[in-house]
Amino acid sequence: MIMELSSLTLGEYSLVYNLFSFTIASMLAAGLFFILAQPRVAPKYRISLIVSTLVVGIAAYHYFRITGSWVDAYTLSEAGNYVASGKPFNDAYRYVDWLLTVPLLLVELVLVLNLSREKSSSMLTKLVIAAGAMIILGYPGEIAMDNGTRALWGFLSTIPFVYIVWVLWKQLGDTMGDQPERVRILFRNIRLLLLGTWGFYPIVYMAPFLGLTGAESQVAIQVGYSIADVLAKAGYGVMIYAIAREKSLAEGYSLEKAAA
Ligand code: RET
Repeated sequence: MIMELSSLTLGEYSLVYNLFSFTIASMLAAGLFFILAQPRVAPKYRISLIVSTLVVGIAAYHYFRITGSWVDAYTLSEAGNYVASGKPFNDAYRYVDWLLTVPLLLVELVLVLNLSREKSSSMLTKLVIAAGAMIILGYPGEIAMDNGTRALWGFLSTIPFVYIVWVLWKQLGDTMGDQPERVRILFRNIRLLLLGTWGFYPIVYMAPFLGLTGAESQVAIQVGYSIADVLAKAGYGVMIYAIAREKSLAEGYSLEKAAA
């Protein structure tokens, strides 16, 4: 929020602007899909699709606001590049978005795991607390002006992050064993998607340490987080749908039978 914004070329500014637009379209389309696909899964899995719809809906809203903030933060100069307008670019939308959507994504995953009620709620409580800590600790580093402060908060945020990934990886592995073959493959894929996308966020955060400075780093961070968000929210929701669909079929559910 208090970041000093570097000037951007027309290409850099537009890349971010258009990617935000792509992200909004992806989130809205994914949301529509999750609503329309409801009858294709057995009633007990529909709550997962409802949660997916909320996640992408919250994200679409935040990307509208982020786009507005991006537009306000720059003005086109006489020279044809984009310079800071003096209005801050608000990175907090992203963190508030995560604060809402990450717990929902965890709920979604725990739901399809089909664990006992006690196991689900104790696991979710720990995961949601860890997720909150991860995001809250990351924010001061995101808006810090110097790399030392960024590294310190980034390190603190990584502690709950490692815990979350470890718990999910282990739990998904344990549950995988008891699933029918096709569902097992989907679980393996979602585990990789989870590691790949969630692991991408801290790498993006590290852009200033990977040799990127000024405009390059600003653009890389926005591009990186946007791509990660599309995969972790819309892409992940589609995977959850696929798991719910396979499980429904394996349990004898069919759309025709339900309609009859
Ligand atoms: C931060 C700060 C630096 C260290 C770490 C981070 C992790 C962020 C993650 C965010 C995940 C967001 C998701 C959103 C989807 O809706 C905060 C960048 C570890 C893992 C999954």
